Amino acid sequence: MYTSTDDTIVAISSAPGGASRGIVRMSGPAAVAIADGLCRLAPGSTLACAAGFTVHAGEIVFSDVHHAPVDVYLFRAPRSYTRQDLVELHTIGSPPLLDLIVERCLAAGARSALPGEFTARAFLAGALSLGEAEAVAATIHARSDVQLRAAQRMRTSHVAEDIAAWQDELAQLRSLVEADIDFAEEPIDFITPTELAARVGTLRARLLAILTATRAGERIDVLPRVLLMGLPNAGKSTLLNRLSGINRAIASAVAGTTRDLLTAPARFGDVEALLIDSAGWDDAPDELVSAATGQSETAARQADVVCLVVDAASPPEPAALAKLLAQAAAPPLVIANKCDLLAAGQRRPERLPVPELATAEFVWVSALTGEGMDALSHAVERRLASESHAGDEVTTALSARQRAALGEAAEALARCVATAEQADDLLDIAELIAVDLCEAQDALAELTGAVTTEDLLGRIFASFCIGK
Ligand SMILES: Nc1nc2c(ncn2[C@@H]2O[C@H](COP(=O)(O)OP(=O)(O)OP(=O)(O)O)[C@@H](O)[C@H]2O)c(=O)[nH]1
Ligand SMILES: [Mg+2]
Repeated sequence: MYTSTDDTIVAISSAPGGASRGIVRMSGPAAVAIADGLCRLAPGSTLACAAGFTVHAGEIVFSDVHHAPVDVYLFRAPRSYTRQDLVELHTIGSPPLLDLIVERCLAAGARSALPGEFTARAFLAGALSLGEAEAVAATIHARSDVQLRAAQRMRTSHVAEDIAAWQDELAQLRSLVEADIDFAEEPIDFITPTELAARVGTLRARLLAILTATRAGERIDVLPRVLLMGLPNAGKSTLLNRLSGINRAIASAVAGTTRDLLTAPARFGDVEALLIDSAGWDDAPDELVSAATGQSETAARQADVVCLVVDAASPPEPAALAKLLAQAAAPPLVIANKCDLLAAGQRRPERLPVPELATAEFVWVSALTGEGMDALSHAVERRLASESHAGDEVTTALSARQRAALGEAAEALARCVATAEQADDLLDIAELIAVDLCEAQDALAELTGAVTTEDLLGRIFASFCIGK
């Protein structure tokens, strides 16, 4: 569905909703003529006669009495994003006005662009690799600086060069194995099973190394997770509601109100995260309670930041606190809640007599009154930022699709190694090895986009928004 590029596509490419500026984008052979038909520029000037990389002020004329100011940005093929003639109409960002412009373009012969179709055209014209196109999608979907940086790493990664080298090695190995089949009668060994197993094994190790190094890349699509854990009644649900600004969780004085993990999006400074409320920890021998506690424990292992919420007005027993602390992998951020019930002088870590907490970071808040929320927000933001710094060591970020293709290639190579290690004579296994090497080659080709199927393009570009 993305492969036809000989028609002209149009879409609103600015963000939805009202704004001072809105953009309608058109790409294809008729883009310039359609824009000329729609816009009145300075007397005597038309887009048809204009060079690329120019801006033309004028008006979009809807009728004798209705017009709107416009700046027309003209990019001529092949020096444009899509490598086709591309026109952007920058006007007032009024949604009905932009809809009307699109309608006029459609009436003049353009077609509505599919999601991501502009970038798909850039890819099909060779202006972007598939990985770069995916990085564009990741940039569009980025909801925080962390995600934006990861998307940037994805755009500028050098993995493509590594893959080209691996493909050469695979092609070489395959030709050696196939030569063995072709010259079966000759007493020549092009490569021994041992040598083959070693070379394929080295290649597989490099693939796996990239997979490990890019693990953080997966998080591009995922919001960081901030978990609120603690004893029943500490105020976790009240905090979730306050921090997210929505009444997501039932909060009540009844201990054990929350049973399931509840989530709500929340912003901590510049970072958007998924805030998770969990059931209050309890070691009662009750099936329901232990299921809820099990869920909280899993969430604690998976969270990027763990916050231990304690009722500072009625400090928990040291033994219970110690058990809670044992669940968090890293020292949690301690949220001493209900500080509205304390005098200022009582807001001290000594109120929570647990040695493990002596060095913990404390924030004193009241989920009820909102006191201390800014300090809490900053503390969580700092932790999220240091979490993302760990990811900075990762040189490359890959999309889930690319990682799956790498995984497939690594699996095919593992089969090769296993087969080769069991054979004395290459000829006995050559056919099998050739099939696996071929599979690894196909997986790598799909990874770079050298081999694309309509289905693959559909999956990637459908994740874009229309107009991009
Ligand atoms: N005074 C005061 N009361 C609070 C504060 N935060 C929560 N509460 C009250 O404490 C009680 C328990 O609050 P929840 O938010 O339900 O506590 P929870 O930790 O979610 O409890 P479970 O779901 O049972 O684990 C409710 O009555 C809240 O109104 C606070 O900052 N100050
Ligand atoms: Mg609760």
